[in-house]
Amino acid sequence: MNFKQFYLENGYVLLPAMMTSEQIEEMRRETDLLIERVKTASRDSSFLWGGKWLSEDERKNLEIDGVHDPQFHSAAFSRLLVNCDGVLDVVEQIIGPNIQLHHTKLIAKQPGVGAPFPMHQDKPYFPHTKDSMLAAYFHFDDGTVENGCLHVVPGSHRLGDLPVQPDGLYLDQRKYRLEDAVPLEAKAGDVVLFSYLTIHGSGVNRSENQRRNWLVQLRSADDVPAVDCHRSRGQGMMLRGFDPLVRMTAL
Ligand SMILES: O=C(O)CCC(=O)C(=O)O
Repeated sequence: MNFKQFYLENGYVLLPAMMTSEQIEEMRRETDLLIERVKTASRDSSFLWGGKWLSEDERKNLEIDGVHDPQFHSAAFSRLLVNCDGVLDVVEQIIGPNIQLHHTKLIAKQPGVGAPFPMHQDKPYFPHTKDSMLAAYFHFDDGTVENGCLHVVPGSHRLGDLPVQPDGLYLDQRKYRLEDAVPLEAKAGDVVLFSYLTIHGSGVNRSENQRRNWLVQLRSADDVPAVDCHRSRGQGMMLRGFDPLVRMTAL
């Protein structure tokens, strides 16, 4: 089965070895430096999700750092965005030739205390009319069950829009459990593509090392927001092809 077929059937696909060892080293270094700069500037770097899915006691022992759109903080991220042809070749097969950036998220799960993500779909955060949106999830470190790797529910992209909880845009955690999802163990340099409808989440980083990932959300350029609820710096940058809508603003 090829990557596109696997993605269409399962709502995700793992693309092995999409980065060179030099790129991996550079991105690890840049990630650490950026998070350090954000903390030194006393800016909030916590990516811990709100909501009752975690108790107050559980929250006290968890930590996770993140930076939105790091390509606006460090050129290494911009370079990777425009030098990931292997990834875009597969994305093109799935969503078509005109590939547009929506936003990106750098995530560093700290050793021992790196927080989990509740099971959720990404769509409620930035719904679009054609549902072309997918994440390219870059691994700067190996992802393992021990360090809280991404888990997905294969085929769940076909379930459509699922109800979210009253206190957050995540799913009923009793119905959709991390234990029932498939852990996507991966090597540093691998990229996982997954639809914004695919149910996913992750566990605590119980290892002795941090787990660093970069999540890049991409859409077909002719797919427009269904609701104007997520604006971000650089949204709409063309990564491949052209914008048929000749947009003059971010959306
Ligand atoms: O990095 C992870 O463990 C999951 C990230 C995620 O689910 C998200 O940002 O939507």
